Order: sequence, then C-alpha cells, then structure tokens
Amino acid sequence: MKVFIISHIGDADGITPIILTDLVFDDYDYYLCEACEIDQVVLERLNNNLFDEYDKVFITDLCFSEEVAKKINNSKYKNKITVLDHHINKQSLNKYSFVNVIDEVNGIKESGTSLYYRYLCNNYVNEILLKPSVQYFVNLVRLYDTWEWERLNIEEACNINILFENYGIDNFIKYYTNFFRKNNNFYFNQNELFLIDNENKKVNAYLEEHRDKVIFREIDGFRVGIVFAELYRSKLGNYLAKYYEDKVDFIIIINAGKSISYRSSKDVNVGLFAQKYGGNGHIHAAGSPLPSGLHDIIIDYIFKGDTNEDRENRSRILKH
Ligand SMILES: [Mn+2]
Repeated sequence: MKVFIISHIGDADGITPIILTDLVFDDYDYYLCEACEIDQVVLERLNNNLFDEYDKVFITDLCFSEEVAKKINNSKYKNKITVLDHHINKQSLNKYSFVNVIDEVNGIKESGTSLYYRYLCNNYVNEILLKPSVQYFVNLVRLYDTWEWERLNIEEACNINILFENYGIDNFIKYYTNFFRKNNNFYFNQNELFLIDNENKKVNAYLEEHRDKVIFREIDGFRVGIVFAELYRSKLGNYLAKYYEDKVDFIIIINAGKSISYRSSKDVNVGLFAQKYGGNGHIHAAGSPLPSGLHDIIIDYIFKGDTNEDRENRSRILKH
C-alpha cells in the first residue's frame, strides 16, 4: 500500500502527521504547504492524475475550498482522499464524504495531529502507534496547537514547540520517527532540557524587557497598552494583558515589519476591535495588517528632506 499525505508546513501540528505516517506505512510520500496553497497543490495533482500511483491520500491540518471539494467529488479520487482538519471555517465541507473537519469532541479541542492519530488507530493495526510515548506526544502537540496548554498549565506542550523551532522540520521528523521506535515512554533528553531551559530564560527576559516599554493610550474609548515587538507574539501579548489587567482593556503589539496583534484577558472582544483596522480574530486574540504606506511614512519621518546643510555634510561624509 502506497500513501500520499499533504500537511500543514507551519507548525508541529502539521508536521507530526508525517511522523505518524512514517510509523504506520512503509511506502509513502509527503508534501508540506501553507494553508493558502492547498487549493493549488491539490488541483495540480487532480488535473495531472498524480494521485494514481497512491492507494490512499491524506490531507491533514489543512482543507481546500468548496470549489476543489466539488472537483474531487466528481473525480475518480473521491474514495481515495481523506481530509482531517480542525479549522472550523471549513466545517460546511463536512457534507462531502471525504472531508472531516472536527473542532471539538466532548468539550475537548481537536487538532490536525489528534484527528489523524485517532483515524490511524481506528483503521490500521500498528504497535508503535499505541505506545505511551506516541500517545503522550500527540496530546502535547494538540494541547499546544489548541492553546489548551495555557488553561491547563501544561508547560511541556510549550516545550515541544521550542524543540520544533530549534530542530527545524526535517530534523524534527527524523528525530521523533526514530525516538518512537526506540522508546515506550516519552521524555526530553539532557540536551533538550538544556535547550528548553535556555529558551525559557530568553523568553522571560524578553517579556520583562518589553513590560517596561508599554505605552499607555486611549483609542476609540478603550484603555490600551501598546508595545513594539517582533518576537513571541502570543506569549508577550498574554503576559502583558494579565500583568496590566487593572490598567488596560487590551494590549496591542505592533510588529512594524509585519503586522499588528491584539490580546485581551478580559471580556473585551479584540476580534471585533481589529475589524475596524482591516483585521479579524477571536475574543482574546486578533490581528490586523499594517496600513499600506506605513514604511514610507516611517522612513520619511526619520530622514526628513534635503537642506543646504545636508549637502555640505554629504561632501564631508563622502571624504571619509
Ligand atoms: Mn493545527
């Protein structure tokens, strides 16, 4: 049996299905892509009959558009493809037999990895899959991806992400496919513990440094704490929203090179606030794009016009 799996390139929840595939199937190929690329990736394979050489095709932590779903439904691949995704904006596609978009089961949040894991357990006999090490790992990945780790205070889930960022995709896959074959129980080795500790120290220093750089303003009638930062967006936002709970309604993080993020720890719907600025999101977390032309405005503001003095200065600078 030959398997093809397409999964999300962005995080451990998208990459772990490749590790699980390696544990279960001897013969497989995989392709990783961003959510915005999935339509094109599937269409290209549909149009060129590239799924012919496979017996089964999985799409995990991702889902295509209705348009592509219709095409698959009318194709010979209808019974070959299985989608396992947890992004609820694609829930309406569950009307197609090959799509399974599941956000939550019995009050427990699902992720791409947890859905695929359960599917494999239910449909294939495999000893490694049932090892406590694999079960534990799958749950940590799910806890991190759904952000449930924070409510339940399970720091280990966060550590998986630290390792993912440090190993990179290929090494993460290589390391854990090997680890699960060898180990019945999950653990972090000495090097990993050192790395995790180091990273946590770095993050904490970053949070404290930015805590003291918050600018307090009133915007649209809300008390807001604003900070300029590029790293650890979610951790920084949540940390500041809690730290300044009495002082602000929510936190805005401006990443001047990328985008704007909003975080609240109260009943303030930052998703609705962000809409005014061209963004969207949830109650406690949202984002919006930078206004177009912002970079030009910053550059022009810092480096104002050309004066006689500047021209004299230029010749002085050029000489040295
Ligand atoms: Mn996911």
